[in-house]
Amino acid sequence: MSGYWDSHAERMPPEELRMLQEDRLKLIVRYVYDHSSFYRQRFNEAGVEPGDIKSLDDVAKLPFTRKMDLRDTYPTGMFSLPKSSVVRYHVSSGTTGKPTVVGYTKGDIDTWTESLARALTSLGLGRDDVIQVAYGYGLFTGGLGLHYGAERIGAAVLPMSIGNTERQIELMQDLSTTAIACTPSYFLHLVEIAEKMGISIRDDTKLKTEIFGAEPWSLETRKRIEDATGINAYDIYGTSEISGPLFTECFHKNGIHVWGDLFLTEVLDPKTSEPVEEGERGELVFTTLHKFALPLIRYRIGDLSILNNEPCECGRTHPRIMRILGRTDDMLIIRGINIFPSQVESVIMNIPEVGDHWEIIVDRKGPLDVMTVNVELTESGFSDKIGDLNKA
Ligand code: DLL
Repeated sequence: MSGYWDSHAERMPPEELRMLQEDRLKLIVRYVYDHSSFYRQRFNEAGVEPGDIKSLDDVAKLPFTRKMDLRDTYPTGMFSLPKSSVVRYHVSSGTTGKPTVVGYTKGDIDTWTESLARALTSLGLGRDDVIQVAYGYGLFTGGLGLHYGAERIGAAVLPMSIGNTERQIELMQDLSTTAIACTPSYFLHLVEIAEKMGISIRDDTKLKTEIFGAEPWSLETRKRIEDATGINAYDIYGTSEISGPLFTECFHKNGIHVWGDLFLTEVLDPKTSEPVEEGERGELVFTTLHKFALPLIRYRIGDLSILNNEPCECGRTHPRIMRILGRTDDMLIIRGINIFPSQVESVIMNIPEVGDHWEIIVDRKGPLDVMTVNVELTESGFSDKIGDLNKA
């Protein structure tokens, strides 16, 4: 049984949590209205003012935001603070080649880190652990996010990033890694390489915890990995827009704890935008309650899940979301990278030899997803010259 990182915050009585959310909602709405011309315009268009938000239910009066808004205001048009207050940017791919930029104050990084410190502690991790972070470092939020969270709880971090798999396995053994954070598909690949090296993850390493996310994975995959390795695999969720990886399941593996003092979660019918009944599947919509460089109001993530407001057996009182059940759009996630078909289209349509018809085929070769793009060639794309064919 694991302890708590912030016992008071994590086990706050539901009524107290609701009051805190209400206070923070009013403050953040006033804050974005005063600091961001983007939000002021949106609120004006919707005919809503900060003073109209008197209770949590009033959140429904606020307009939605979407990934498209971040793209349309590229790079920092949705920010509420100037560059001088920002200490870090992360960047992820957008739908038509334009990336989306997210930014953090020093305090925002601290809030993100605290969220992960709570989450990692809920998995039973602490200062005796060696956490191998095999999410990508750099513009992607996975590597640095986990890194800061793991350091905060006093664990030793092995900042591997993704790839270099044989070296990952050697160091895992030499430095007695006890937990690994990576995409589930990368872990399956790592197990295969280990087998080729004659190493059993179960018998020849000290690994006891896996922190898998950044892409969808099923309960069946969890069972398969846990049976094969004898190691506990936990789900971790987040998106770059709301900071990065933020929330995990706890020891009980019964839903992902979304810290309610930091985020307000709604689950809405994607078509009507009305709340679904508790226990029904719908689109996740987050309002950041304690994030100041780029606060998001009613941000429609595009992920489908189910909300559970019942306190968990572990004693934590915050809402839980069930594992991600799909998307409302056509976004594909290939090896942890988000890809929109429209993004592929905008690249290939710039190639004159490519005709109007094309298709994306996503297949699984061994443990890893492989994406193939087949295109139709125009007449000008055909040639009988060896030099031209080699160029292609
Ligand atoms: O993938 C942040 C992250 C890093 C999460 C490391 C977990 C671990 P983005 O690149 O913005 O951020 O992609 C976010 O990935 O909207 C989901 O569709 C998907 N996703 C992330 N975690 C999970 C998960 C990071 N546990 C998008 N299960 C999200 C299913 C996930 N889908």
